[in-house]
Amino acid sequence: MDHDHAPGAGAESARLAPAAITALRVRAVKAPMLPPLQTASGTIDSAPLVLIDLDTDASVTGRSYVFCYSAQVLAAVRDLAAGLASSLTDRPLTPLALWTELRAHFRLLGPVGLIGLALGGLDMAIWDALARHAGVSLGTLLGGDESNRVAAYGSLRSARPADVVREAEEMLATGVHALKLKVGLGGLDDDLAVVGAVREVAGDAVALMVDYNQSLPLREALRRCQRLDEEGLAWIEEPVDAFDVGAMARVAQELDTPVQAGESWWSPIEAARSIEAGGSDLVMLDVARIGGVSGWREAAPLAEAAGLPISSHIYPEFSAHLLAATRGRHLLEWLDVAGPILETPAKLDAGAVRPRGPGAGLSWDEEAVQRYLYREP
Ligand code: SMN
Ligand code: MG
Repeated sequence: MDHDHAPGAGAESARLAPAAITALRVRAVKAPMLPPLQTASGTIDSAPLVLIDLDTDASVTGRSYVFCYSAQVLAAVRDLAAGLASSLTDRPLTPLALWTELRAHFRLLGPVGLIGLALGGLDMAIWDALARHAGVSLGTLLGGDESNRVAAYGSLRSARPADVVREAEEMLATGVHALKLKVGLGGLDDDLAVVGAVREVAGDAVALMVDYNQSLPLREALRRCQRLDEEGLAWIEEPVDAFDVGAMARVAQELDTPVQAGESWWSPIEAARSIEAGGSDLVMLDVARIGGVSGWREAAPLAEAAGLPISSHIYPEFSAHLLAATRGRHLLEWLDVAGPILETPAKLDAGAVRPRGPGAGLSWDEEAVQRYLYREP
């Protein structure tokens, strides 16, 4: 079957003229991250992004970006992605075939970590190019309904209760009905203080979630989360090492509050392993890490089949399209890291994000890109 030209219900009617990739351009920027993202596993005070442009002979350019977590790895991810130019140029615009091939290329080393980020970003750009070539949004190409607005939650970045409350108020003013807070930066009392402070301004109608960013040893996670069980939270995210599926499953088993995980998975196989082990009650996919759009398309049905609601991790532009086409969708994470370098940043409107085309809808603000262009120290 010709998968690549019939990837979803929306694309089945259209027979596309073949198109080929002609050039790959990759840049790195260190964009502002304001306020900085404070987690129990470190503060992220800039947005290290690799920007990908994939030219085609069909007069469309596919675009994506990859969030690299740390500026230290920015040049490496940029160079890894750029180094794959010869594997992509003159190749047909067939995302699934290219994804399979690129992953096979790195089978011995493992398509994870920095290589995984580079491959995820390339896959996203290839899908974006295909959707643009088909003249539709990415969500439509994937079989989603263009009128789908995807409900979002506000992901707060601060740690000090006073800052968190201010951020919570700003976020609530945009119309969201759910907020996620960072916890684990201090002791259990600090966790309870920040949850209590936000509950006071948000009221009981707003869903509150917390994120430990994998920072707790199992025993401490059980102790803190059992106390948090009394707080009526909508989820507790990554309380322990996300790769310790056994520990994640143990916490999920012991708690009344749903446990959330998925942003750290490097592939649909890791998603399958965690889901099978009961490592979480909810799933949040990071489009770049899970293997791009192709990886999302494999991982999401696994969660769906297990009855686990699917949320997204960062990438609000791509995630709006993906969630719009995902049956078991839950919430989009509103944490906009690429806004400063986009011509038309994603928009949170009455608590939801509307998927915007063509493709995934990205275009660079070239002046900002030049301003934040990363130069090796
Ligand atoms: C997070 C961590 C690192 C980068 C972006 C976001 C966080 C989240 O775990 O869930 O928002
Ligand atoms: Mg998280």
